[in-house]
Amino acid sequence: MPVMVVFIGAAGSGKTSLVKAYGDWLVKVNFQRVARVNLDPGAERVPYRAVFDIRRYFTVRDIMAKYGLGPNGAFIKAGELIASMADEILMEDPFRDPTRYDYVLIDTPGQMEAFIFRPASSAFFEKLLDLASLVGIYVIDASAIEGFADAVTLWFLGILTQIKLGFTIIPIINKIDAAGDIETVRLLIEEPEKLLERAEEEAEIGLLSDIAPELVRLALKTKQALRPVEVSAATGKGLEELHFLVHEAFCNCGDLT
Ligand SMILES: Nc1nc2c(ncn2[C@@H]2O[C@H](COP(=O)(O)OP(=O)(O)O)[C@@H](O)[C@H]2O)c(=O)[nH]1
Ligand SMILES: [Mg+2]
Repeated sequence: MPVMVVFIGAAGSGKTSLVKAYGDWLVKVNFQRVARVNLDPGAERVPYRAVFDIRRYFTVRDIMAKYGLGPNGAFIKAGELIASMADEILMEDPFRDPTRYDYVLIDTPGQMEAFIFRPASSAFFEKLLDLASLVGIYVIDASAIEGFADAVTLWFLGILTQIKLGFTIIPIINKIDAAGDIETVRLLIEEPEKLLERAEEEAEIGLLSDIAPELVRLALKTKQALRPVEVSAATGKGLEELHFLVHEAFCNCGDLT
């Protein structure tokens, strides 16, 4: 059975770029048979060859025109269509006979709240989980971290993703080459406990900051208190570490921390 990896993350975090970069790496360095799947009906350009591409069924533009919706409504509708057409989609390559591949990499719609955080994603992934085991890569955008609050909220969004989807989600940090506040990014990666100290320091300042230490404490307790790897889809840095984490998650044979 292949390893199925779903890339999840906020819009622009680098899911599509990572599906390309990690897939190319698997082929060139590890000689693996890789299938890539685009589930984003809003993608203008997909930089890899998609074995399955949802845009063959519909695009966000089609849905906007057909149902008279704006872009957000169309993304939500697209998620519902993906769920309702799951049986049909899963009859197509690479899902029809996944044993033809070693890795199936799945790229998800740009807007997490329109798909991952709605019932449609559970309906779709439940059917997919009947076919194969899945691991999710939750992509944190290092260039979107400009301080402690950004780091904690992005980290927590990954934990919420884990709660919503139920299968193993591995947080990783992408765009490490473009990180602005590298100090905070490194804390998140290497010493998330120290974020707790920062949270407590800052608790004196802001209103919501009282809650921040609790959030960090909770985050440290979850399975997501894994050591996230530093990756760059742009330079190829960290792809080997990402690969290692995917394997550890699959065979459940090692310590991910
Ligand atoms: N500097 C840098 N830019 C990146 C990296 N990964 C993605 N990007 C850029 O970030 C933007 C969004 O990437 P994309 O893969 O489309 O994100 P998605 O919306 O999550 O699929 C694009 O302009 C990419 O070129 C990276 O590792 N480093
Ligand atoms: Mg994308």
